[in-house]
Amino acid sequence: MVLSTKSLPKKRRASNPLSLKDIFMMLPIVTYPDKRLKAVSKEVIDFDADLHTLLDDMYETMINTNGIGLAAIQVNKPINVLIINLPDDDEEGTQDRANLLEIINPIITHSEGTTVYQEGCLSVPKFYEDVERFETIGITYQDRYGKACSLEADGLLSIAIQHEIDHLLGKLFIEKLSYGRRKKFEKEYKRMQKELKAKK
Ligand code: QAP
Ligand code: CO
Repeated sequence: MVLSTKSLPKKRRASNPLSLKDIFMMLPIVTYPDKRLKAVSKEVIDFDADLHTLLDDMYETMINTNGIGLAAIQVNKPINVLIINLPDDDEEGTQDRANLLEIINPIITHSEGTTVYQEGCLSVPKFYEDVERFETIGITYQDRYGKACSLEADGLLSIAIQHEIDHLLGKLFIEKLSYGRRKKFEKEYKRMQKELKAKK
């Protein structure tokens, strides 16, 4: 018998005799204009093994697609879960897993100032545009064990958290563009999708 990835069991965690618990699954990313991105995500109640598996698979998926942030709804799980792993400040800009933030059921408690940053999104591939956000925010949230946490963020972290919380509300960064820039985006994005289809 030939062992291919196809023959691997879909649920590979609990009571798996082959001990495949270290194999993560790449999850398909839902991309615009898929309507599933518009759903409002639901609160997480159970901080169980399924949640931990999802978080681990989201991390694998994000890293392998060169992402720095990902919301569960982007992998077709409309629950209030997001992860962020910013690159290090040094020249290499490597992503250290020790800096991974797993944020569940976040609530913005306060916000201040405004800032503009050229954002992108794994669900809107190959498109980047300036977006205005709060400069600093405070949030409360829960970690993967359900423990209550809070943090203050500014800079890129603040922007990333706001971008991902928008996903939980069914919002994409392109919805924050001016009418003119949004039109330009729709035209460019459609053209790109046509080209991708022609290649297939
Ligand atoms: C959200 O975005 C974000 O188009 C995370 O081809 C945005 O990880 C956080 C990506 C701005 C902070 C500032 C996008 C990868 C990744 C693409 C991402 C692409 C490949 C986007
Ligand atoms: Co995004």
